Amino acid sequence: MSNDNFGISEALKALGIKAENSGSSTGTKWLGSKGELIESYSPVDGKLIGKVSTTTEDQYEEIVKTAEEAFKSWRLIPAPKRGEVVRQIGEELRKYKESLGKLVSYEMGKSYQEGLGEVQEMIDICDFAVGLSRQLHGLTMHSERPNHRMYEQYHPLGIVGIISAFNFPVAVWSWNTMLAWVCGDVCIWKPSEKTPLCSIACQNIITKVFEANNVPEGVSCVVNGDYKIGQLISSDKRIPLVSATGSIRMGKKVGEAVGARLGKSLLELGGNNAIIITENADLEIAITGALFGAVGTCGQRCTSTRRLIIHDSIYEDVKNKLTNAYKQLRIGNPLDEKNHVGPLIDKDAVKMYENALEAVKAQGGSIILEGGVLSGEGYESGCYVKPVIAEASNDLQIVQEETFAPILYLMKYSTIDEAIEMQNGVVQGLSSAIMTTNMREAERFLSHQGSDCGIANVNIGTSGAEIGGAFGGEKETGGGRESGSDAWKVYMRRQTNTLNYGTELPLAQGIKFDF
Ligand code: UN1
Repeated sequence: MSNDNFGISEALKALGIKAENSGSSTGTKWLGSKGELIESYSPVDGKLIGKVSTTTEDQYEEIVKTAEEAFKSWRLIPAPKRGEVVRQIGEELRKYKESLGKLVSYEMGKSYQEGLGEVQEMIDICDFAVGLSRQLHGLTMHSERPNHRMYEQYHPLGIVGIISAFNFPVAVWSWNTMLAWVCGDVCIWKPSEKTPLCSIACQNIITKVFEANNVPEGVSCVVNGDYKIGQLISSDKRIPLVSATGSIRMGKKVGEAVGARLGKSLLELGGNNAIIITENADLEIAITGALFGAVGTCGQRCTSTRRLIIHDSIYEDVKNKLTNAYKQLRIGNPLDEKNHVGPLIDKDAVKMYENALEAVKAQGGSIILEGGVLSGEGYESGCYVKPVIAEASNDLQIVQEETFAPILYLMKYSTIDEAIEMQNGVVQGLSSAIMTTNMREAERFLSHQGSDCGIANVNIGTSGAEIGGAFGGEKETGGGRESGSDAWKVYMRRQTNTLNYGTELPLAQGIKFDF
C-alpha cells in the first residue's frame, strides 16, 4: 500500500515541508540553502522524503549573533508573557498533532500512535511551561546581620544549545525549548541528521505564533548538519548551556568540550534498563510492561527495556508467556495501526542489531526467539527486523552495552539482593522497574539500597515517563534532568542577593574592621 493512502503528502504540505528545504533558521526566517544537502529517507518505505541543507560556518555565525541580540530583548519580556507565547504554541501543536505525528512516524519509523503520543508530550510540556512561567521562584533566607535582607533569584542564562536524537525527533526539543523560553533563554537546535525534516516542521509551526507576538528573530534557531555542527555548539563560549540527548560516546565528547570551557551541560544519554519480575508479580501486568518496554519504538527509546531479571521460581512461566506474546506481534508499516512494531531507523541500525545477535552467541548467550531482517512486500526499506528474546548473563559484554534495537535479555535471580545488584550492575543508570505486589520488595527497590537509576517504577515498565517528573539518569546516562519538577533551574543562573537597609555596615561572621 502506498504511504500516500496514509496521508503523508498532505501532512508534508500542511507542515510546509518541500522537496528541498533550508536547514538554517533564526525563527521566522530561513537562511537559504548553502551547505551540502542531507537526504532524508523514510525507514518505512525507503523513499526520499525531502532534502535539507546543512548549516555552513558563516550561517552558524549569523545565527549565534542573531540569538545573542534576541536574548537582550527576550529577557526583558515578563516571564508570564513569554509563557503566553508558549501557550499559543501549544494551541498550534494541537492543530498540527495529526500531521506532525504522521511526519514523526514516517521520518523516524515509530508507530503513528507513538508519533501522536510524542506530539502530545510537546503539548503537555507547553501547558507545564505556561504554569511554570508564573513560578520561577527563589528562596528568601534570614540574614545573620540586622536590617539586612537576603534572597535568591533565578535569571536567564542566554543561549541554550540543544542537540537532539532521532528517536524522539520533536519532543526532546520541546522539553528543552519550552522551559528555556519561559526562563528567558533563546535556543539553537541541532536535530539529528537522521530526522532533519521534523525540525523544519516544528520551526514552521512556531512561525505564525512568533510573528503574531513580535517575538524577536533569534529566539528559536535551527542548525542542521552532522557532528561538526555539534562540535561548534559544544565549544562555543557564547552558549552557556548545552543540552544533549544521544549515545554515551557522543555525550562524553559534548561533556568534555563544554567542560573544557566551564560551561554547563545537561546530558541525557544511554540506558540499559531492566525490569525485575519477582515471584509476587502480577504476571499480566509484568508481561505487558515488558513487551511494550522491549519492542515499543522498535527498542529505540533510551528507556527501552533491555533486561528482564526474573525470579527462578517463575522463570520458565514468564519465558513461555513472553515468547507467546512476541509471536503475536505484527511487524510492518508503522502508519498502519494494525501493526505493533515498525522499522529500525536505518540500515546502520540493522547492522548493529545483526552484530549484537552475533555477539550474544559468540559470548555464550543463547537466542530463544530468533531474529532476522524481513524482506519482501512491505519491507522494501530493509529496516524491518524481528524482535529477539535471548538468555544471557548480566556480565556479558554485549549485555552491558546499549544496542538500540528490540533485543531483550532474560536472566534469573534467587534473592532480591541479587536482583537489585544485577539491575544496578551496568554503567548506565536511566530507568528501572520492579513488578511485585509485595510492599517490602517494592519499597526496598525504591529505597537508597535499591535501584540506582534516575527513574525507578513499580508495576510500570521502564519506558513511557510522563513530562511532569524530572527525566534523566545517573552514572553514564549523564546526570541531567529534563522536563518536569524543578528541571527548569538548569536553564537559569542563581543569584544570591543581600541588601542592607540599615544605617551601618555590620560585617558577616562577626568580623570587625575599624579604621
Ligand atoms: C528517549 O528515548 O530519549 O519515557 C526519551 C519515555 C519517553 C521519553 C523517552 N517519554 O519513554
